[in-house]
This record gives sequence, structure tokens and C-alpha cells, in this order.
Amino acid sequence: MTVAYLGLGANLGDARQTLKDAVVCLAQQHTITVLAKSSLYRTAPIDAGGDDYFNCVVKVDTTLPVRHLLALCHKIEHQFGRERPFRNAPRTLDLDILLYGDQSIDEADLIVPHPRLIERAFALVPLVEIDAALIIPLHGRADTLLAGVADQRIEKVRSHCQCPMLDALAAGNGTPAKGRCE
Ligand code: A4P
Ligand code: MG
Repeated sequence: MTVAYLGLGANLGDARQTLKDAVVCLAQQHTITVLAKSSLYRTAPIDAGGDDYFNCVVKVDTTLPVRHLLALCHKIEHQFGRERPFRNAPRTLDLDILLYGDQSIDEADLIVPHPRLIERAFALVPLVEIDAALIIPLHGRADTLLAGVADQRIEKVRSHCQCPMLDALAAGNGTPAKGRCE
């Protein structure tokens, strides 16, 4: 089992609802246990156009090797209608591997820690919310990096969610039943 952190982002369609549904979808995978979920954040697009984004981060325990985890992320993005007309295009769902254990990977199609993680409030702020003392391989403690992104607009979304699944995840009280998200 490996602890990994996944960054979720969306700014097309009902982005808030998509992120909530995507977290439930992750939690229903037999290969994944969601250990924690950050708050939902509304964020200014960085290096991108379009509407404001919604972002969050989940901490997972997974039996999947990292490349299988990447493939699963792509599969779930596809299920949520992701299209790639151009770089940084508005998207229904983006699922990035921010961290995978303490591994550093630098390959053509997979870089971990995510190469732009430390430059982006939409990834760093929710990460630190989940785990204040988190160490990012090659960069050190995550909370010491927050000052570098302090100029980026990010606001926590007050949750009106009535969904017991998400509440349980946020509180770390267990995961939804497995196997219903194909
Ligand atoms: N790839 C390499 N490393 C990874 C990794 N650690 N996790 C490759 C996931 N994928 C990784 O990804 C492009 C390629 O990156 C994939 O083929 C994969 O093999 P993609 O999902 O097709 O496109 P992307 O996510 O748009 O690309 P990229 O370069 O990761 O963009 P970013 O850096 O994620 O930026 N502003 C706000 N406020 N919120 C956002 O969520 N997102 C972006 C996208 C820009 N601005 C944003 C947000
Ligand atoms: Mg991506």
C-alpha cells in the first residue's frame, strides 16, 4: 500500500458537483481507500482562461503501482467527459497525481511530485489543510511553501453538502461501499 495525494480540478459544467462525485468514484475503487479529503476551494485560473476553478485534494491509500494509478485517473477523467482541445483548456475534470509515497519520478509522461505543485495555491493550500507537516520530496515541508503562492486568489467554499458519504470522508470516518463506480 502506498499513500498518495491526488489533486482534483474542474471549471466546466457543474464543477462543484463533479468534484464531489469524483471523490466518491475514487472511494468506490477496490484498489483505493480515501483517507482524507480537503475542503472544496474556488480558485482563480492560473496560466489558463475560462471560469474560476473548483479544486480539492484527496489523500489515498492505494495498492496500485503509480502507472496504474495514472491510468485510473485518466479513465475517471474520461468518464466525467474530459476533452483536451488545447493545453490548459477548461475541463470537466482533471485528476493529477501530486505525490506518490516519497517517490520522485521524472519520466516523459509522468513527473512526481507534480512539476507545478509548489507554484500553485490551488494544490498547495488543500494539501496543507489535509496534512500540515507534509514533506514534499525535493522541496521540504509543504507549509513553508505557502508564502510563495500567497498572491493567488483562493477561497474555501462553505459546504452545504448533505451527503453522508462525503461527510464521512471529510471526517475520516470510513469510505463508501466499494465497487459501484465502474
Ligand atoms: N503527467 C505527468 N505527470 C503527471 C502527474 N503527476 N499527474 C502527464 C497527472 N498527469 C501527469 O495531463 C497532461 C499530461 O501530463 C498527461 O498525459 C500525463 O501523462 P492532462 O491531464 O492531459 O492535462 P493537464 O492536467 O491540463 O496538464 P498539466 O500540464 O498537468 O496542467 P496542470 O499543470 O495540471 O494545469 N488553475 C486553477 N485555478 N485550477 C486548476 O486546477 N489547472 C491547470 C492545469 C491550469 N490552471 C489551473 C488549474
Ligand atoms: Mg492533469
